[in-house]
Amino acid sequence: MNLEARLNEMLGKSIADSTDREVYEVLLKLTQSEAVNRQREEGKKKIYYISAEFLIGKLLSNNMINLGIYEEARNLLAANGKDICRIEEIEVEPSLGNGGLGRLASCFLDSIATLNMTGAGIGLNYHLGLFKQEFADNKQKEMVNPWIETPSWLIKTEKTYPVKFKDFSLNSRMYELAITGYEGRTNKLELFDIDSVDESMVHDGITFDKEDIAKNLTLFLYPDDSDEKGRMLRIYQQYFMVSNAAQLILEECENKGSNLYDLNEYAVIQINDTHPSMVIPELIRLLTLRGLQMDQAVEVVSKTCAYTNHTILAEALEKWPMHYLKEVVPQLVPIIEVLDDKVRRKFDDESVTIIDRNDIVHMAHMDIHYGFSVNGVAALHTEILKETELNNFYKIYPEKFNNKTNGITFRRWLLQCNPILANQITEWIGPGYKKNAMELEKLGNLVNNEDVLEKLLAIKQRNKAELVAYLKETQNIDLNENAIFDIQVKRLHEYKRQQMNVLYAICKYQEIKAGKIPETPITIIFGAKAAPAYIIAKEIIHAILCLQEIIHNDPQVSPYLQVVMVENYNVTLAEKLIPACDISEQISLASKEASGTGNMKFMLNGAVTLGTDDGANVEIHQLVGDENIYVFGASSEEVIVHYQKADYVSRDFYERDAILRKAVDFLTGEEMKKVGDEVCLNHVKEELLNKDWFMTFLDFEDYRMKKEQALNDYADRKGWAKKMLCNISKAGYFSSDRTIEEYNRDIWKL
Ligand code: 26Q
Repeated sequence: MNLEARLNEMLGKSIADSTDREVYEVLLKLTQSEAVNRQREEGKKKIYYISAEFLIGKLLSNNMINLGIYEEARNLLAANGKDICRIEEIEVEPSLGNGGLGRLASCFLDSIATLNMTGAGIGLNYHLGLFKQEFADNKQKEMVNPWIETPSWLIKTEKTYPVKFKDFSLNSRMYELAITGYEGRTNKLELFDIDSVDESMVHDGITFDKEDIAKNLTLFLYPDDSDEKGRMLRIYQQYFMVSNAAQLILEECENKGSNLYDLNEYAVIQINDTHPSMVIPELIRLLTLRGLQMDQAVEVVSKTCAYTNHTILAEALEKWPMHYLKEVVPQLVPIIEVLDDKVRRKFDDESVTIIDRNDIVHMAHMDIHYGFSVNGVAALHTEILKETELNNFYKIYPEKFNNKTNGITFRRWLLQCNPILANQITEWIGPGYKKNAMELEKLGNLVNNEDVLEKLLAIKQRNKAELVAYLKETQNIDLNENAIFDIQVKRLHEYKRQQMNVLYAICKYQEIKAGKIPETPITIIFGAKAAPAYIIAKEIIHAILCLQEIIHNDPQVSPYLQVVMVENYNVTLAEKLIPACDISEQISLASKEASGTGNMKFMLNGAVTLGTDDGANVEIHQLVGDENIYVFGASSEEVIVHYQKADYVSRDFYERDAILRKAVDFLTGEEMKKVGDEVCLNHVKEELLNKDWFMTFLDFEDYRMKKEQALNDYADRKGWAKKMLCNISKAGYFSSDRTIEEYNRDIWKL
C-alpha cells in the first residue's frame, strides 16, 4: 500500500494542508479498511468472551501498530509537519469499563487475535460509558462522557434480535469493532444496543430516569446500584447482553453445521465474572425452545460454559433477589428453579444451592455447578478460592478449579505507550520479544553493563519530562521532573488502601515541616475514580485533594514533596503515567486484590514495586527476588486469621504509634478544615479509627519503613537501574499471550 498516495486521495488535498482532525479521520477509515482485510473465521470452534466491560482505550495507534503501518504513518506525517501524538489526541477514549476486569478483557481480545484464534468479544454499547470525573471544591463530580463520534470505530450492522422482558420486548442492534491482532488476524468485538436510547434524558451530571428502559438501557455502564431501581436496570442490562449473546452464538453454530447437541464442539463461552451468568439459563431456555429436552440442554450448556472469578470481596459477588428476576425476566425463573432443584437433589449442603432460603439467587453458584471450568486470576487468588471462599465447591468439583494468572498486552503497554524503551530493547536483544515475551529475559545478561544502565535511566528521565509537559498542558499541573515519581493509579476502593498512601504523605509533610529534608524530592501521584454512590471512597478523594492544595501552597514543603491527583484517570492517562513511574504502589490488604494488572504494566516499564504479598504481586516477588521489590505488611494467612478471630482493633495502633496518630489527627486538623469539608474529613478519620476494615493501621509502620528504604535506595542511581532492568527482564511471564495460551490449552481447546 502506498500510504501517502492513499491519504492524499482520501483527503483531497495534501497532508500538510489538512487539519489534525481531517488527518485523524482519514487514518481511521484507512486503518479500518486494512483491518477488515484481515478478517477470517477459521476452524470449527470459536471462543466467545462475554463481558459487561471492555476498557479498550484509544484505537488508532494500537490498530496501526498491530497492522504494521504505524512507523510509516508517523514518518509520513512528520515529513509533512504533523505530529502523530497530536493526531492521537483527537480520538475520544471509549469508556466501556470500570477498571481491571474490563481492561483485562481488552488485553485478552488483543492476544486472541494475535495468536490467530477464532474468537469474539460480546458486550454492550454504552453510549455514555463510565462517567467523566471532574474536580470542584476538592471533590469528585460526575459528568457524562459521550464517546461515539462520526466517523467512529464502531460499525453499525443490520443484525437485530428480539429480547423479551416481562411486560415488553425490545429489538437489539449489533455494532462491531475490529480487534486487530499484532501481525495477526482481525477478530470482532460485538456490542449490542437499542435504537431507542435517548441521551437527552440525562441532566445535572449523570442523573436520569432509571425506569424508562427503552430509553436508558444502554446509556451508562452499570449505573449506581445503591437503590432498587438501579439494581433492576442492571438486571435489564445483563439479560439484554446475554440474550443477544445466546441468540448470536446459536445462530453462528447452526450455520456452521451444529445440531445443537454438539454445541460444545463449535463454541466455548467464557463468563467474565458473574455479570453475564444469566447466559446459562438463557441458553438452556433457547435450546429447549429448539427441541432439546431440559436435561439434554443442561448438559450441553454445562459443557460449553466456563467461569472466571475476579474477586473475593463478598459484596461484589452478585446475588439477586428472586422477585427482581420475576419482575424483569420471568422466563428464566422456572429454569433457575430446575437448576437449583438438581443441585438440592445431589448435595445436602445449603451453602452450595443456587436459590438460598431467603429466595436469593447466587449467580456464582450457578456458574460453578453448570460450567465446566472455574478459574481465579492469580496463583494466590485461586488458592484462596479453593481453600476458603469456594471451599465447599472445590470439595465437590476439584477438577473444575484452575488458575490463570492475568496478563497484559505488550503491544499497548510497551510498544505503544513507551516507544523509546521498546526501540532501545529491540536494539539490545532484537525484536523477538514483541511476540515471544519471555525473550525479555535476555536483558538479564546486561545488568552489569554501565552503558545499558545509563541509557535506561535516561529513558525514564525522558518519559518523566514528557509526562510533566503533558500534565501541564492538559491539567495545568506543575510537576517537578527531578523528583521521584511514586504512583498509585487504580479505582478508589478501601481495600486498595489509597488512604495508607495519604497517611504516609501527611507524615512526610510533617517531617519536612519539622526540618527533615528528603535527599531527593518526592512526587506522589494518585489517579482514581470512585463509584458515584461509594461515599467513603469519594471522601478519601476529598482528603487527597485537600492535602494537595495545602502542600502546593506551602513554599517550605512544596520543593521537596508534591501530592497530585490527576483528574479523570483512564487508559489514555495510564499510558502516559506508567512509563514515567519510579515506584509502583500496589498496597492492597493481602488476600483482597485478586490479581492486579497495573502492577504488571509498571514493572514492564521499569518501575520498582512497593507492595504487599497480594494478588499477582506474589508472583512478581518470586520472579524478581527480594532485592528488586519492596514488600511489606501482613501476609494473606495472617489477615485471614485476623478476620476469623475478629481480633484487629485499629485504635490500639493509633494509641501506640505517635507518628501514625499525628498523621491521622492531621486529617481533621485546622489546615485541612480550612480547605475542606469538615463532615467528610471527620468521616474519613472516624472510619479508620473505629473500623478500618482493611487494616491500614496494621501495615502502616512497615509500609512507612519500606517506602523510606525505596526512596533512599533511589539515590544510588546505578543500583536502582539494576532493579529496573531486572523488573523489565522478568515481565515476560505477564504477557497476556501466555495467559491466553493457557486458557486455550486448559479450557477452550480451540
Ligand atoms: C457488582 C455488583 C453490583 C454492581 C457492580 C458490581 C461489580 C462491578 C465491577 C463488581 C466487580 C466489578 C469489577 C471487578 C474488577 O475489576 N476486578 C478486578 O479484576 C482484575 C482482572 O482480573 C483483577 O486484576 C483485580 O484484582 C480485580 O479487582
